[in-house]
Amino acid sequence: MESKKEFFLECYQLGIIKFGKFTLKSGIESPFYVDLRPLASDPRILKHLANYLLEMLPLDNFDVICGVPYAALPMATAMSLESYLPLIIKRKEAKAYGTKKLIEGIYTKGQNCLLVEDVITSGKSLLETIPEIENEGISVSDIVVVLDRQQGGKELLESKGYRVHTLFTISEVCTILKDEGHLDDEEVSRISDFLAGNAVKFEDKKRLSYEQKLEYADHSVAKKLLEIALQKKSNLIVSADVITTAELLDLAEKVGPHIVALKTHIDIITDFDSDSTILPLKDLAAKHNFLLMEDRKFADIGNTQELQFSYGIYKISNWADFVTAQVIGGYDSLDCFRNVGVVAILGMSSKGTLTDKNYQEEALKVAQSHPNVIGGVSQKQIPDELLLFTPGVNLADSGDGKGQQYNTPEHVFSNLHTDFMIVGRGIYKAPDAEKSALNYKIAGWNAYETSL
Ligand code: 5BU
Repeated sequence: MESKKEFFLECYQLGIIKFGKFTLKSGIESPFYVDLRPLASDPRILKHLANYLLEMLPLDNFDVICGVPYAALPMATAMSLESYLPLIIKRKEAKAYGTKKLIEGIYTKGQNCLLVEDVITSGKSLLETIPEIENEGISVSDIVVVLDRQQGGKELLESKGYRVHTLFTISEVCTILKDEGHLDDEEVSRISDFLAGNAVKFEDKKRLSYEQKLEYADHSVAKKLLEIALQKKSNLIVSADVITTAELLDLAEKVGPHIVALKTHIDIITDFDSDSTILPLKDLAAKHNFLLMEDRKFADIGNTQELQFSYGIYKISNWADFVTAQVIGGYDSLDCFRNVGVVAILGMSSKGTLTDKNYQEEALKVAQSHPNVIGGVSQKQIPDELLLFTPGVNLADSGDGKGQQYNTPEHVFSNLHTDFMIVGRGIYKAPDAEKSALNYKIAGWNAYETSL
């Protein structure tokens, strides 16, 4: 199994913790929100989770295992399958008819039960559940919890004589997320304040609307993108990672009406020819009103980039409206991209990327100061004056088995304040690319409106 930290980061990609401002059932405002139910939808993660939880426990102590409904039910089931501890099921309410049993499954009085819970907060709900199990003559000595929100629950249960084993604590999780650049210092200190029992102040940092961004924008390409977004009610960029001209043009025709830009990796087109690939592509861009984004990710000294940009067979400067570039070559290396917009690569979506916090901060300084730069690619929020482009968006998958990590439109628009989401395989691999583009366009626009 991978390290506990790597495992947590995989879980995090499923959207189990959100940061922002959330009103809890109690009316209290919390700087984070936890929902572990998505873990059950990834069989590999669920199986690993079961093993991590089992590793912490004195398994010989238990005769049966039971999950607190509902979130912990699949977890307890997975643990049962991995350990051969028989599962019993606790109902939320007793059946209104028949046996009126609260506990289902095979058990005998006097057995000891391992109780599984997803999240422990104050511990009150566990203190309601435990007597219901104990009333059936089953004892509970140990409780295993995936995430401790550190709001007194563990201590409360321990004071009543139960042993509580927790896999992650919220502080541990915050440290991991901070190290990985997902949380900034301000968010971490707000969470610590909250955990210390202090009322937390949220300065409502709202995202800017496309109209507001238009007022800020001074680069013509940034303005054009924002205007198209407003006209088409779309923030979708389709990544056309197909390998023939015919597929590229076919995709552009189908998704054209729904997108603000088509993103190409032009060097993967096997039969590239300026006249038969680029001319019709430009016609489609004009017909459907979208821009062309060449995801070249330049990463060299200025002179070489200048040659790569304008020469060779692709002559990117002749047709691309905007390009992606690393900023690793420094400020001056971006001077060559005249007449196009540059999207600077600040942080990547792939697992294990080396774009750590320090790199992102330095890359951002270059991006913010260079006049050719219209925005950045990142998996975290960036300053309002730049447009944020976020790849790694997929409604159906959480990864591709090759390191790609996916988020939902809701996550990228609400949490990252993304301006444009980039979707590749979610669309061009769909049985009906046009329909899928329309679905993503609607999901992206709804997510944007909700995030305002
Ligand atoms: P996908 O099929 O939706 O996974 O395609 C994503 C596209 O975005 C693909 O062309 C990548 O090269 C590109 N990409 C990315 O996925 N992650 C990044 O951090 C950057 C680019 Br930068």
